[in-house]
Amino acid sequence: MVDSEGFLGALARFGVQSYFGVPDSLLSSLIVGLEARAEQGNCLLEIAADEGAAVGLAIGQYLGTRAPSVVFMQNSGLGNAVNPLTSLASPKVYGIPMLLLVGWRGEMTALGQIKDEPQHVFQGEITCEVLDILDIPYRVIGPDDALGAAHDAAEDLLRTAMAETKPTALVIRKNTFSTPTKPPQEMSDFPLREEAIKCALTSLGDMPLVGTTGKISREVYELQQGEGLGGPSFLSVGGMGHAAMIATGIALGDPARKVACLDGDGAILMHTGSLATSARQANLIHIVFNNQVHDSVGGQVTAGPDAKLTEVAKGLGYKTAQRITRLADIGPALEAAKAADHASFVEIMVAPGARSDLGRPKATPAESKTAFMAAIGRPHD
Ligand SMILES: Cc1ncc(C[n+]2csc(CCOP(=O)(O)OP(=O)(O)O)c2C)c(N)n1
Repeated sequence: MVDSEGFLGALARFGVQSYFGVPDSLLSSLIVGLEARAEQGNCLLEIAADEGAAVGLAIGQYLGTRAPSVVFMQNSGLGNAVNPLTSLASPKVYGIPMLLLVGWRGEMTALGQIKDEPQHVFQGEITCEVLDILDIPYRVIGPDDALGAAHDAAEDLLRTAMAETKPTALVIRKNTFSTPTKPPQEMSDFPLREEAIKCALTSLGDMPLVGTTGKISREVYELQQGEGLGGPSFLSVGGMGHAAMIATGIALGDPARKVACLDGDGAILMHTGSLATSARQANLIHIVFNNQVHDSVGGQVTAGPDAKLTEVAKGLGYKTAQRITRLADIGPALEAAKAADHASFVEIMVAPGARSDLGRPKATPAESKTAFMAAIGRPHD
């Protein structure tokens, strides 16, 4: 196992002063360390809205300081990063050095792929091949590596990045870094998210719904299983930030039926521009459970914890956008949204945190897709 503090110390000695990225659970102890260092003024840390944005920040930082930045992400975020990596940072375009730290979900070992959630299976399989195709030199580190090996790999990769003016990557296996000791969470006056979701599902009745990536969908699943709440649901296990467009696509197919999207604040920030499209969909109810953090991967703040999401939604075209801070207000707000003849945006402020025994859908994604399509009257076969 690699000591995350020692590793961050080594990166600092190699001249890295700025860190940009989207959090991942495999990298959470590094991010906790970075938050502390940034607070003391010892490095620059920006949680980006998406992984491509993080690459953009690293490009700008290099242009402005001649120093390489570290860009951290889960391997699922590589897709978001591919465009600025290929069209800007590549040595065939501008040639910008940076070191990517990529958390390898669904990692491949000599014995095959480790067991992981279905959304990580394909991405885990192709992660190293994607880096090969992108011509990004990389090294893999894991829990069997000592701190020295991790230092050496990072030093080599940073040297190559600078010498060849290109991105390089350190691919990080599960349990590589010591577990984070997170400072205790501040008490929140907002309701628990699971209770807020319960109120929302009660009010939405049998309306079809799309859930966002992470614990929101897992809580929807638990409430459906345990209490029989909620209508047909498509709980998008991956593709963070796209739930609203999936819900809008469904709503487009049957304008007479209302469709709900249960979104997260981090997910909305990842692809905010999509709200300009969903706002036009009269039969859409867009609900965001805003806890101001990336709860599902360790509770790191989002790119915009204080963003005024209702103002953003209104600015992008939603006729009504309401912010709610109490459970009692959820039912009335959703009743109004159900009666409205236009798209509605409802932001529900919730406390960070979730139960530790939260379940996950037992069906495969393909089975869930078939069940959802049959339940909304569009049998798959
Ligand atoms: C493109 C991409 N980047 C990162 C992740 C890892 N990830 C899964 S859930 C999540 C946090 C989602 O935050 P938010 O939408 O605010 O919901 P919360 O977890 O707080 O309920 C992240 C970063 C991912 N699945 N996909």
